[in-house]
Amino acid sequence: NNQRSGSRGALIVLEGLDRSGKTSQSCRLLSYLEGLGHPVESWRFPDRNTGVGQMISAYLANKSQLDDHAIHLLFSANRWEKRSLMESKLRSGTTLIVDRYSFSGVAFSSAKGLDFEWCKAPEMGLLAPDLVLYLEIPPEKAAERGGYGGERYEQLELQKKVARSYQMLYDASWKAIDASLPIEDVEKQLREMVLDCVTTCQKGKALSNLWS
Ligand code: Z5A
Repeated sequence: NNQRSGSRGALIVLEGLDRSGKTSQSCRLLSYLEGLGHPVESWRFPDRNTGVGQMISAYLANKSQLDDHAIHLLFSANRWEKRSLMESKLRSGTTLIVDRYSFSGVAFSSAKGLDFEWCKAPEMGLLAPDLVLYLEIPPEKAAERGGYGGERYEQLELQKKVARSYQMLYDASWKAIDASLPIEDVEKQLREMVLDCVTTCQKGKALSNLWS
């Protein structure tokens, strides 16, 4: 039992373009880890349930207009308002599978033209993921899936720029998976990586902060 042994949960983030399969894979990973008896929750950003989250949701649905910098800071605030809960869950042994995080924040805002370093600044001090899983898919291929729903960023040209921004964020600690493979094949690869990460965290890997 994780709680009794005092080991912590893992912070695992899924990133990728729209329609890369993040939501499908987080559900699958959740069931997988639950089935193995690990305490686990799935989270997603934006968290549209908070007051800030509702402002973000209205913006994405084109129901409100906001300056690009202002919406960037709201996305960041939406993560900051969950930081302490996130930390206490991890410390009490719960693994979190998180669908989008700070990397989405930087990738989308910088794709819109905001300065890359400016975009990173408000994310500094949030918890650093133990593992970033990048679901890699050509933007054209992602666009063929399930039809874009009409939210603000669901346009091919922007998604291409977002893919380039993700490349700038990519570092040695990330793991890229070919997300154009069948859903079960992607899942199989993710399972192995996730389990490995959960074990490393149980063994005492320290929590750290992002970009600081
Ligand atoms: N955003 C931001 O600007 N700043 C931030 O800080 C954050 C986000 C956190 C809303 O995010 C927007 O907010 C997002 C980025 C921006 N804009 N865009 N684009 P969201 O999380 O609410 O929306 P999303 O990430 O775009 O979710 P999504 O559309 O649900 O995509 P997904 O989760 O990656 O994919 P999916 O739902 O699992 O799968 C999509 C379809 O493909 C579905 O029909 C599946 O059955 C199918 N699928 C999945 N995997 C496969 C495989 N392997 N083969 C074939 N078909 C598949």
